[in-house]
Amino acid sequence: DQPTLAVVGATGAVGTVMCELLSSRRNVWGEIRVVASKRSVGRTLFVRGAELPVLELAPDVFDGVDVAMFDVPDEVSAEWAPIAVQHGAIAVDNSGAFRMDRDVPLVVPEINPEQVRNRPRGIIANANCTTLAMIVAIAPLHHEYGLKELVIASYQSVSGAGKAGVDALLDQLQRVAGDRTLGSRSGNVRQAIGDDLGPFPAPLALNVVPWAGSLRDAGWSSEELKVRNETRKILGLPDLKISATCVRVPVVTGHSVAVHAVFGTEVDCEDAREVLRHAPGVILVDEPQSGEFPMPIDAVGTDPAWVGRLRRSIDDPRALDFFVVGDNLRKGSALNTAQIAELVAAELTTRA
Ligand code: 2RA
Repeated sequence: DQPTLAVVGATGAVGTVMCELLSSRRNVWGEIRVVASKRSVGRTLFVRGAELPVLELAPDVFDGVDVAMFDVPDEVSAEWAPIAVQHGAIAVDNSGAFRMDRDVPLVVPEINPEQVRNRPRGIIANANCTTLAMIVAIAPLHHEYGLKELVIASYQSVSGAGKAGVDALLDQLQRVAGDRTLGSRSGNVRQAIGDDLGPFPAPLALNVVPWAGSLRDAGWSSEELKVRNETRKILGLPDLKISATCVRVPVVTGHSVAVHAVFGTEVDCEDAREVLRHAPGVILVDEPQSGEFPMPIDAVGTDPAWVGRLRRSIDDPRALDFFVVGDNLRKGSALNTAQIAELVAAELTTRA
């Protein structure tokens, strides 16, 4: 029998993409249940061509479920993933609640698929979207050259902050559209946009905001620390030096990352291109002379990490600089979760 799947948070920004993915990927699931908070009960969602009623999140919704995916805020996952496990499910969690737990593997199927079986708590974690945007490109280069240090800057889209983030940017763009005086004097974009900034600390329209997440020690943001800690865990490099600066930009979907990677040996650019051409989940688009480089407007709605602008550092023959773009709602969230869940489904089906 094919395993039963529950998608918790099915009506959110990531959950919506998850329902699309479940309808388009190879069907490995038996029954699928779509689960959300009480306010979504009464709605229906289309999955695999069938209209499914949204079920309220409650313990008995997990009865008979083999795999439960969670696309919900940290505090909801922290409470409900263990409940799903108590009811016999394996939880695949897309929140930050369990990622750094020693007893919870942090899995990227192109890099460390074997880790899915190493789950003493019955929970498997999915990485943050910014980590996922770059990690499938960095891992094969690490395996070839031995990574020593990463310095990255992210250019993160507003859908990383969910539907509220998308609504905030689209509303702001409407407010500034057509006003040709904006941006020439300090403060006038703020005035046009007003006080309602949605989930962001500053206007996003006609602006970039060097902030994502919440304030942590010594001025770092939670997002910057997530990138550092998760990259170390996924690559199995607990002492890797990483500095990240996370920035929000006025893009609806698609996180971009500028990467400076220092390796243990000298690198050759053509050789590195060849490594990336063969890397699973990576597409190289690197013809700057014809305007071909990775950008969110092209990466949105696609599965791979798009890599370009690959250069060897002028001052350090052991370092590469490149730009990578991924759809934060697909590989950055729903797709990686679906891939992990499919590994578990294959394991359960073989065992049955
Ligand atoms: C963001 N990384 O883009 C977060 C979402 N997980 O805000």
